[in-house]
Amino acid sequence: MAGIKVFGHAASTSTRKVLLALYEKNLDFELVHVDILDGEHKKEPFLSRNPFGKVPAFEDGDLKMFESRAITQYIAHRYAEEGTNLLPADPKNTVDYAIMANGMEVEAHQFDPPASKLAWEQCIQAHVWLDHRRSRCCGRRG
Ligand SMILES: N[C@@H](CCC(=O)N[C@@H](CS)C(=O)NCC(=O)O)C(=O)O
Repeated sequence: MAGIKVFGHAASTSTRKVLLALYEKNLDFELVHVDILDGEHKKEPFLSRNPFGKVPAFEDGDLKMFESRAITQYIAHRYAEEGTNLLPADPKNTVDYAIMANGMEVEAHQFDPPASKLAWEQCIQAHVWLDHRRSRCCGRRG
């Protein structure tokens, strides 16, 4: 299927940022599962999509990107007319853009580092990763 593809993992907070933007915009997309628990993101072909070996990666037609915040900004601008508006109402209002940029920096540098650690320890490591290891030990793939 051509169009928008997100290469990621449903439990990944960075993947979810992109999915949230796509849902807000009511866009059709395909989520291509990358098995990060098996290290698929550290090998080709995924490394050709993101040389840093992190999910998500993204494709929209000929455009290929990685870095969730860059992707969500692309979605907000490229699909400005669809779904929920994710940009300041007046594109010429530099004060509104400055306030938005300030909030984005706070999210990236103040909120995300501790929130990601908590999500990893309390959710992913505690449930997803342990379930994965248990299912492998028992010879099942969940
Ligand atoms: N700055 C990147 C961070 C991506 C990131 O850290 N992704 C995590 C999942 S939320 C990942 O791939 N972790 C696996 C690993 O680092 O091996 C972004 O926003 O896309």
